[in-house]
Amino acid sequence: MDRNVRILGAPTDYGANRRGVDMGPSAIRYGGLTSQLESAGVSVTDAGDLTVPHHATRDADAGAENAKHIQEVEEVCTALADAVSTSISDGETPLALGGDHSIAIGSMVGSARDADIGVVWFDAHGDFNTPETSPSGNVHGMPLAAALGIGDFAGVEWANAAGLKEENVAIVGLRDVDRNEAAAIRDTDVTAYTMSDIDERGITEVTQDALDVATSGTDGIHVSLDLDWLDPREAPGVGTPVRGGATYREAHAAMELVAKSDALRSLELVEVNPILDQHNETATLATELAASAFGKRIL
Ligand code: 4U7
Ligand code: MN
Ligand code: MN
Ligand code: MN
Repeated sequence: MDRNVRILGAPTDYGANRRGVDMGPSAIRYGGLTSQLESAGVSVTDAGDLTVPHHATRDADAGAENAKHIQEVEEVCTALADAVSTSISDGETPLALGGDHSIAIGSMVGSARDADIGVVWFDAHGDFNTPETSPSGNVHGMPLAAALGIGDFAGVEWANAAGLKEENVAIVGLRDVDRNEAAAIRDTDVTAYTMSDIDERGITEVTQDALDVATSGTDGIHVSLDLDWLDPREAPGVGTPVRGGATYREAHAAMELVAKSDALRSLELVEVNPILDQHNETATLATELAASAFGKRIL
């Protein structure tokens, strides 16, 4: 299949508490995104960046204490959802660049607009907090709950706007989950694999199971790749690094299975923070992993 990938930058940090992740899209482009994707045999259109309200124009303490900058997050996610859904209608595969992980709410809502989708979520974290359970109030720790319609987001009406089914959501690589967040995950029909599962069963089997969960009865999948899924030795340029993550090779193996599933409908690369990075290596790695997800072959 000839694939046309549309790059959609979402340079926002409103969902995180550390500045700098808003420069992710620039860093990922500078890391060679277009040429990597072309080496995977897809054609590429770069649609540039969404307009994100500048910090200087917004109250630093905007939003609820337990859902910081919720209004700005909603603005960005609404714009991204429209861009993602338009891109899919045009026969393309959208590739969203964060930005912090709050953008995933927009990606999933957009990807699910005219279809039933599954989701595979590669992350050290569960991103399953709600304003009630979040220890930080940062929305980048809440996008999966939000997209599943769990939690009260200060009146923001994205509650299950994605129409996602819990049964079709799989999280891979967990190693830092808050106590109430863990209970919330267990309470749902979401499938979650920890790093221990990867230790015991290997990346191939675990990723294949996750893909089976996401593709079962759906029209396609959204893959959300938080770069903190990888070990900080490979990906130091992230806001919330946690030791003991996926290796370079495991990450590629997982993305190669994504390509092989032939079910990829939308992809996102999030949480790259060039201020915290070393020589842009995390951004560069993100571009390589995207190429693997789009089927880059060695031979
Ligand atoms: B990321 C955290 F408390 N769970 O909710 C929270 F540990 O998108 C971290 O996965 C969230 O990087 C990390 O703030 C969000 C915290
Ligand atoms: Mn994370
Ligand atoms: Mn995340
Ligand atoms: Mn983070």
